[in-house]
Amino acid sequence: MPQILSDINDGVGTITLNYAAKCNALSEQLVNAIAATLNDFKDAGVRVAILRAQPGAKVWSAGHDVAELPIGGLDPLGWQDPLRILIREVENFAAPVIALIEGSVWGGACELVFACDMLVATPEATFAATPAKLGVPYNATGLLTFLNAAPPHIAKELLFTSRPMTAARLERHGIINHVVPAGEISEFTHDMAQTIAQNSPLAIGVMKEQLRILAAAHALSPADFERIQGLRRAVYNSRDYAEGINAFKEKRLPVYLGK
Ligand code: YXS
Repeated sequence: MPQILSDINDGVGTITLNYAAKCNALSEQLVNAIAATLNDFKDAGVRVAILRAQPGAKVWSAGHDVAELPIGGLDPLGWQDPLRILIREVENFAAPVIALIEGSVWGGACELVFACDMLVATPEATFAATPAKLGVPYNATGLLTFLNAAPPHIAKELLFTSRPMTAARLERHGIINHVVPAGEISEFTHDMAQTIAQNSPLAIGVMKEQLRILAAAHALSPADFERIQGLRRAVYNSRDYAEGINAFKEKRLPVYLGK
């Protein structure tokens, strides 16, 4: 069973997450399939991409495939990590990517939808950022995705509580573009995509790339970068990091000792 499905219709490409057995967890295989499909979309001259789960999905995506997270000693979100690759694929795709969200969004998938260019969600959709729950030292570009999408206090509430937030709350803060009932969301999103597809792909592509460059333009000294990596290394080498992942795998609550 393919972990994603895709189709192209009138210049709009749709990728449907289809890995229900693992709640659409962002496995390396699924990420590679999305990257390959976005490449096919580029070759086909797709003007808008829609990223969605199966209609009626209870879980849009459960985030990073926890089974693929290293236990200690290795950066869990290094440059070559599938989630990091996926975020860059979405950000570097020359056309707008619209996240069509039904169901619950977890962890790295929360960052993934925030990295999309627009979000359309049903009223029942929820969004939970989970590094604190799992004990994962999120990485700087990942945190920047949250900061570019959400006001700092909302980003911190998401990241520090790990509690799901409602679509209505995120819409109120301008993070979600539209909240649309489940029965209408597919048509609504395709209509918006068609509107975009009628406009100049060159102008849109160059504006998307400029906005990406401007949003990522932060001065970070080598000393600060090395300090961040050192702080993160101390966390992913900690007893608590291993505890978070083992607790998830053993389906129990973690007990964090702060060491
Ligand atoms: O036990 P089996 O083999 O049937 O598999 C179960 C789950 O283990 C599996 N599964 C996952 N496998 C790998 N990675 C995942 N993230 C993941 N999530 C779920 O899918 C099968 C069905 O799951 P189950 O029985 O729990 O389904 P459910 O309907 O009762 O609950 C659905 C969820 C999504 C509420 C529940 O699975 C859940 O809470 N999943 C974890 C959500 C989460 O905390 N994701 C964060 C992943 S780590 C991440 O994204 C970043 C590294 S970070 O943490 O930094 O943000």
